[in-house]
This record gives sequence, structure tokens and C-alpha cells, in this order.
Amino acid sequence: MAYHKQRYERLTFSFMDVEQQQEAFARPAKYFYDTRGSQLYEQICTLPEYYPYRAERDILASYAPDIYAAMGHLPLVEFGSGSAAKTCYLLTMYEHAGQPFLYCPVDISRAALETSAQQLLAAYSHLSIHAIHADFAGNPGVIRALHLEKKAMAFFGSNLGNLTRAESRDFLQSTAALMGPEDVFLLGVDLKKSTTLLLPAYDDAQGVTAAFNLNLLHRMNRELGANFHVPGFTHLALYNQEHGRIEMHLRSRQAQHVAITKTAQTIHFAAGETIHTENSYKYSLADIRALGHCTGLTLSHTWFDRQHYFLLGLFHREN
Ligand code: AVJ
Repeated sequence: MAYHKQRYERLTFSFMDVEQQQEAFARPAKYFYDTRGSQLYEQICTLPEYYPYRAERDILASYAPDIYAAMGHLPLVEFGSGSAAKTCYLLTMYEHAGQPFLYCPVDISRAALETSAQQLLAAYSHLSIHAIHADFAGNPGVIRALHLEKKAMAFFGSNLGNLTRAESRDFLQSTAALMGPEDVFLLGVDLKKSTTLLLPAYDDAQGVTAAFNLNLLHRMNRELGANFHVPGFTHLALYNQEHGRIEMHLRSRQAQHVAITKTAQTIHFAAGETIHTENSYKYSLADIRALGHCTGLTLSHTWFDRQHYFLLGLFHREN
């Protein structure tokens, strides 16, 4: 794996060659997040129907002192840090402790890492950052490059929801394998709840989620030389009871052919046939406890938002 380093004052960068990393998942959600897709996702987070973002932020805003106390003043590694907007609640606790601290954001977007690092370094005087530019999906082991003796790891945003149950187990297993006896893992997951609440969160009135889903077709047209007639597809969100997940699909309005130049494929769609674009798995508290248990992790603390829509759980290694 190509790997190199760059050092500034208080900011160190490590790069894992993202292009060379192999695809670990059957349905990688990362393809949603080109420039337009990332904008649309940010817009989704402001929608009245989309509660997960606000619920997790409220947990962090309400319980940051508690969470920080349970974690300890350890170097903080965050998978999929993005803009690190929620992480600030914890970083503020570190700063108030008046001790030097280290934050290690891991993200696939180099731009997000640079922008957030500049802002955080300006805001926190005791902070040093070691950023890792990598696609950590399926491989939390990228953080071995940090050679941290003790650490706290965080995985916010219910991003685990994009992984199948088996992939989630693998992810937690790999995470557990990185943990020493005093290390902790903070995980944010969206809880199972009524479809009356779930479905509108993935099929909002303004059609932002629809645009986010359809953006995949625009992206394929642009980057793969495909000729999807985008209005020929509609956004579909459903709750799959058996798997406990929201599924997003793009449904072909009519029978049609699509040619994809770069892959030399022609694909036929029957009327009503769908492209299954995303899974967003939901967990119960018992699911999370069991998931931890089968990967050698104990759920030692839990925090909920007021409405119990979302869970932030802290795991320790079982000894
Ligand atoms: C970024 C994976 C947490 O599953 O809720 C939002 C992505 N998809 N609306 C989620 C998403 C449609 C989101 N995650």
C-alpha cells in the first residue's frame, strides 16, 4: 500500500493510497458522496424529517462532559470524520482539561480533512492533529500507522448502518483487534423505530433524498459514460422488516435500455425494476449489545437523545 507523510506545525498527514485499496463491500455507500452528493447529504441533515443527525448531535451536546469522563483523556481517532462538526463537543472537553491532546481524523476526503484541521487548530490551543487520508471501510487497521499506545476510537453518524450485519461484525472485530485493555470505542447507531418515523426520514417532502439517490445516475453518466435518462427513474425508500433496514432503490418507470461506455455494458430494465442503491440498518439496544459481545466488546455506557431515536454506545474490550 502506498503510504507517505507530510508534517506541518501541530498537523501531520498520513496518506494511504485510496485508489489502491480494495473494495470490501458489496454496496459501497461512498459513491453517493461526490461534490454534489456531499452537498445533498448536508442538506438532508437539515430536513425536518431526517432526525438521525440532530439526535446524535443532541446527545453529544447534552452529555459531552459525561462521555469525555467515561472515555478518559486519550488520543481520539475518528473514522469518517468529515467536517468534524459533532466531534467538537468532545474536543471542547479535552481543551477545557488544559492538557495537550491528539485528534486523528480518518477520512476519504482530503479536502474535508484539510478544512476541518485548519479550523480545529485555530479553535483549540492544546490540540495536535494527525490526519489520515484513507478509505477505512472494512479496514480500521489503517490507524496502526499512528502507533498509538492508548486511544479512544469514534465512529459517529450511524455510518455502521450502511454495512450488512456480517460486515458490521467484521468491522467491530477489526476494531476490537486494535484495542488495548484501556482503549474505548464510541459508536453512534440509529435505533429501530416505527416506520411512521423511519420512512419520511428517507423520503422527504422536498425531495432532497430523492435527488441524493438520483445523483448516482448523473454520476454514472458523467464518470462512466452512461446514458441514463434520469427522469426515467424514481426514488423509492422502503423498510425491510426481515433485515431491519431501510432500503433505497431507483425504480425504472418504463422498460428501457441503458448503455455504459466505460464498462462496455448494456443493461435492460423492465418497467418497475429497481436498482438497490443503499441499505441503512437499524439496531435495537439488544442488537448492539449482542454485536459487541460476539466481537469481544462490552457495552459499558449508553447515551440516548430525549426521544430515544439514537444511541451512542461506549465499548471496552472484554478481558
Ligand atoms: C450517512 C449512512 C448515516 O443511512 O441515514 C441519508 C445516509 N441515505 N439519507 C443514513 C442517508 C439517505 C445516512 N448515513
